[in-house]
Amino acid sequence: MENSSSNSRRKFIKNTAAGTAAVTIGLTSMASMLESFGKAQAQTQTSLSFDIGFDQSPLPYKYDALEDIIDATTMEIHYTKHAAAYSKNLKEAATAEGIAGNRTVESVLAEVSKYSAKLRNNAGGHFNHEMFWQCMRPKSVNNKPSGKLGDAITATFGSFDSFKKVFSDAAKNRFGSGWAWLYKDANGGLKVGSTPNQDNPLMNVAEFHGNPLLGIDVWEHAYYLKYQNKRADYIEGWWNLVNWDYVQQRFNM
Ligand code: MN3
Repeated sequence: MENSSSNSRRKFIKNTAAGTAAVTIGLTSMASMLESFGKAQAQTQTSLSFDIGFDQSPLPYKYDALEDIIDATTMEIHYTKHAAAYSKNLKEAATAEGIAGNRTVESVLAEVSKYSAKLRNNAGGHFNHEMFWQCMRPKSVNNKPSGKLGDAITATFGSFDSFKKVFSDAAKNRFGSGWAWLYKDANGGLKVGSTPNQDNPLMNVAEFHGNPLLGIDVWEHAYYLKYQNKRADYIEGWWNLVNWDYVQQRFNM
């Protein structure tokens, strides 16, 4: 009896305190709380794969998962040596140039003209590879986009095959080292382009700007062990690896 009564009293005190708190914070604070909640939710959603920090994420599959299109040795060297170096050098340059370690790489790329060539090359290299791993998955036959992305590609390029040709040509014709991209421009239009070195369409210094949806690495280190000088064969095989679900998610952003 006494327990039950003191339970009730505690409940009453708790409820009253909550009621008072709700009244005290008022409508403005409630609005800002709701806004923060919304932001926190958006953050949680995007940080799964889209907001990229300065550290390397674990590779989403094993080194041999993309055989026989990309061999395990190439994947291991690419991830543990080349990509690891971009992350390490990005952190070094960021520290030297006063960039906070909790920034997203995307936010740094948007104002990359303010920083050194070392920062530009390694922030680009880090972002590009983090995205590149996500753009691939074990091979599947008849691999193509569906849904709204598939429709948008058909509407823009005429057909999936014509899109593949435009993108493959951009990748083949990149002189030296670089990347080819499918990206969404400021008006929401789908475009294909190629950037040299480790540049990408998020950089304020790039020749074209937008949100990259799909990218292919055409540096020789990405394919030389298996394909040697035959970049076109690497590109042709690579289409079987494209993770269209990931590309679709970026398209929805
Ligand atoms: Mn690479």
